[in-house]
Amino acid sequence: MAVPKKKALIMVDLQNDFCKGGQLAVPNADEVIPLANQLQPYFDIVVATQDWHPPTHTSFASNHSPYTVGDMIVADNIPQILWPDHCVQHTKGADFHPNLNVRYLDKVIHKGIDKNIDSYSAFFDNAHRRSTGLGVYLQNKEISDVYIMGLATDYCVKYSSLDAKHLGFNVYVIQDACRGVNLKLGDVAAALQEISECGAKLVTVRDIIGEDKKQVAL
Ligand code: VGL
Ligand code: ZN
Repeated sequence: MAVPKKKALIMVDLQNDFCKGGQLAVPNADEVIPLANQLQPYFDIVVATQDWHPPTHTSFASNHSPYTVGDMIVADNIPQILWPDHCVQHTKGADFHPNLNVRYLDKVIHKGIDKNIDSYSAFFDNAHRRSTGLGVYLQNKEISDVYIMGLATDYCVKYSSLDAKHLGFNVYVIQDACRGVNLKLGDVAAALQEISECGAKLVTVRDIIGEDKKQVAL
């Protein structure tokens, strides 16, 4: 008999600093918050990630003067794009968007906590040295299918999807529930192509919730 599928939703970095008025605002990011809330009741497990940097983090241009935002450096043998200070631990910018329903979260994963290395993926840092524990958490919950949405398509969504696939999960990226940075025009399109080439499937919110609208208490 077929083993029943268990599905997890991974909501990536739905935080103030990536939304309107934030330090690293992703265009139209706020649009995905209501979608995240609609999607949640369709999953066995709901996980949210938070980019969670110390103020001295290596991804901050402010820690690498005279380099500035958008410059590429090599730190500890790893290429690193420099960003504005963002998602500093315990600040308002690192909080979830105020409209995100956090009542039914099963797990919150903090990433980018080591000052010496960035972590775009929800599973591993950028050099794959340390795991966040998310893979083992999902395996222990017997999750077979991982659905990923959130911010930003061309960074954290992309690397989380590739890692989830490499860990052996069936991976679905909910395309219309993601928004990207597009530092270079075409980055988002290239990211979606890379995601699908690695064997993850691109789906839409409608594929999951259909015409049906589950009512959830906010
Ligand atoms: C992200 C840039 C820097 C993301 C995080 O969530 O995609 N992007 N830190
Ligand atoms: Zn970051």
